[in-house]
Amino acid sequence: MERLDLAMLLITITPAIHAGPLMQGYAMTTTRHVTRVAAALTGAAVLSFSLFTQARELSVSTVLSDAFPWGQAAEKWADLVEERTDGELTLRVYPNSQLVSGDQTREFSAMRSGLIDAAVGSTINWSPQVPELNLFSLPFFMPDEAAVDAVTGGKAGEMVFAAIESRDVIPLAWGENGFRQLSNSQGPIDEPADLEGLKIRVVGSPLFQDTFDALGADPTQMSWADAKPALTSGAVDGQENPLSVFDVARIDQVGQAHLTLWNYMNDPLIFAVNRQVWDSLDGAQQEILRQTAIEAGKWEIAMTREQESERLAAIQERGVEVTELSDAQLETFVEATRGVHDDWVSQIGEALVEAAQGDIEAR
Ligand code: X2X
Repeated sequence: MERLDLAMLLITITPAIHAGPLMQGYAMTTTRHVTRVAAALTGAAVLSFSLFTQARELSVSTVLSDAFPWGQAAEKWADLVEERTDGELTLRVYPNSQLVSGDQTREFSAMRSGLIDAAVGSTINWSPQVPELNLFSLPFFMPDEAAVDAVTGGKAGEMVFAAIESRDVIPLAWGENGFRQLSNSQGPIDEPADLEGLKIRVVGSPLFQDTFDALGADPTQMSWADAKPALTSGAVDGQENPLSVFDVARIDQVGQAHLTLWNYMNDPLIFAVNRQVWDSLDGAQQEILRQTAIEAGKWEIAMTREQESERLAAIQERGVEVTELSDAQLETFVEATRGVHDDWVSQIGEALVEAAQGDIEAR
């Protein structure tokens, strides 16, 4: 439509440009003619520029770049949107929390206020503003991938989306950072006593502080941007992140020689858009934005899960000692963190926790 308009415009301007010298024919007027041509061309350029810039670009924030599945999810979304809208709507992905100066816990507020149009973000990073999202960070609450899918696709997932929407952000789809595993530089960890006094970098969410306090560790909250330098310098002994993050960020290279697989929480991602931005789009654009987010999310979840075993193999090949827990060993961690679970239920909302339990049992 816009391209057609531009073509019409050029057809209108072009004869005027050519007609000039034919009608006049004086050297004197040639200069004026050149000026006129230049003006016409500039006019065309300005007009074509403004016509083409009617295409709308939305900013999308992510914490991790497209070296990671998380960033790839956002890029996939952008590709699909560009394709389906013929470039009428484009998404520009800004990785590394750069739109919030590296402070990933401000991403939700920035999106809510409109500083950021959209984001593919972690439930952990948004939980300071949306307490319901702490559901996913309850220690040992999600036993397996099927449980995660049952919650995100079930009654609890709807309640979580409603909680986000009530805060002026429109949630569109789920993705996945993955089950978070524990690494450290000091030695194998197969019971809470092994964590005693270890400085562990945790994300900026109070629930993580409580979980690691309960386990006897010495947790310290910091952004992802600060985590790798802190591991490198030895300011912290350990960290927790999904295998894909450990693998791509080469956490083994900063002294993290021990990795415990404990699946203590799953970190879903959510594709979302600022409400005013959403309301400014027409129905067809909204539909495309939602559908493409769902597709990109499904694609990324499947990819992340498929890659888990090769990532683990690659990590082991680099010499990282991997500890798998027996049921009895796992139970010692579950026991130690039971109080955290109980303390946080009221902040998350009893009805939501119950709905999630129901979704999990029915999986
Ligand atoms: O900061 C982290 O550990 C990360 C990258 O996993 C999140 O943003 C939750």
